[in-house]
Amino acid sequence: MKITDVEVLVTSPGRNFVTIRIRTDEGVYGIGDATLNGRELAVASYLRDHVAPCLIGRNPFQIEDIWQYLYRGAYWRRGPVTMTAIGAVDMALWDIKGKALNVPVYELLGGASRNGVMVYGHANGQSVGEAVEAVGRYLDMGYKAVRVQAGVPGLKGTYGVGRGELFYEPAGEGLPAEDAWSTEKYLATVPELFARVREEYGRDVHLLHDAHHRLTPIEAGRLGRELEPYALFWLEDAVPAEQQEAFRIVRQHTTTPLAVGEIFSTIHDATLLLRENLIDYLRMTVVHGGGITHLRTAAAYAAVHHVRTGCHGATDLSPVTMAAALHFDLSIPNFGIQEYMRHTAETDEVFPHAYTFADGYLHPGDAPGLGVDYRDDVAERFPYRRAYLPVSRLEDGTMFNW
Ligand code: CS2
Ligand code: MG
Repeated sequence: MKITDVEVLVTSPGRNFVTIRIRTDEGVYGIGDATLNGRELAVASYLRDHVAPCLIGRNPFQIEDIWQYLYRGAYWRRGPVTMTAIGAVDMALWDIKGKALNVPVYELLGGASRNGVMVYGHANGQSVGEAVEAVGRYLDMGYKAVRVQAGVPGLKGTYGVGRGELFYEPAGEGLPAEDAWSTEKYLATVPELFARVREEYGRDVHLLHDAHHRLTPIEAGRLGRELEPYALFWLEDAVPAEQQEAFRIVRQHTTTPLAVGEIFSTIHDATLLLRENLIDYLRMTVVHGGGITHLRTAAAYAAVHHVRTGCHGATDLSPVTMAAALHFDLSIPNFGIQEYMRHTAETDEVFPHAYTFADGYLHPGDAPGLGVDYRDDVAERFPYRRAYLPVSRLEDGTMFNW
């Protein structure tokens, strides 16, 4: 079997998605997600202008060799654009292999290690009260785990409180929106939020929270300690993680489980965090973490250090990523949880898929390959529109972390 054509497809059914489609001389094709929120065209060009010519004529079954060729052969290793491009190719090659062998990809990854993939949804509200009510709606839908985010009194907008009930899209057209931030006001709100949720719904539901890179290590230690009475499943992205050793301080101050890694692009972003047991969940996923091939490396390294996976699964990752992540989640031994922000109806129409939700779990289905497709006739109705993630400034105007 030989690769004969590589298409890079950009569509915007409510938000921008970039998809690679790799065709072969035997008629089998595979697709991969190449979406990088706010920098979509950078990845599209990386694939179209630099990667695609190198793939023509190759045997798509040589997934590992092609991964190594694209990683080592780029010379300029790592980073979100490079690894998202490699991740997209990798997903498409696993899709081709599964289709050609007529098996779902998880069967190529060692088979199912569990019956289903536990997911978490996103309850949020402008006020603590609204967020508490939103948790109830997720429990009514059967979720076993719910992330809870609330607006911060005195701040115009804050991360995680968004448009739409089951999905969350932070990017907007035009130049980046500017949010204001106050750590003091935020830290004054979060413990009360979780006290109210536990008081309302008890201890059985898994509760998660995303601090979204906003705290210093000692602030994260303080928040983690204040949340200990509410037994969170995890506190996510408490501290920007470029300096992995900063998590030593957080770990010294709290037993609240820590999750990090959705913006990591290779295992090298996490080795110290894992080696020193500084986190409990690794958030890397297939689209930004180098595909199924590299994510298996990361998961294996994490497993040795008692760390479980918690793949990123936001609305701005396409259903192709969700499908590929579910095959990965179903098979690895140290699965933790899968984020499940749903997509809009238009997005689901562009990307028909086999995965299904029931009683708080997702399953990838047993269609050959990844079990997801791309409908050109629908996609062409939604042309690309430049959009950016917001930026964040402190109340005095200082540039901060969104
Ligand atoms: C968030 C994401 O899902 C999460 O945990 O951190 O919503 C993130 O903000 C977006 O994926 C950024 O595009
Ligand atoms: Mg996050």
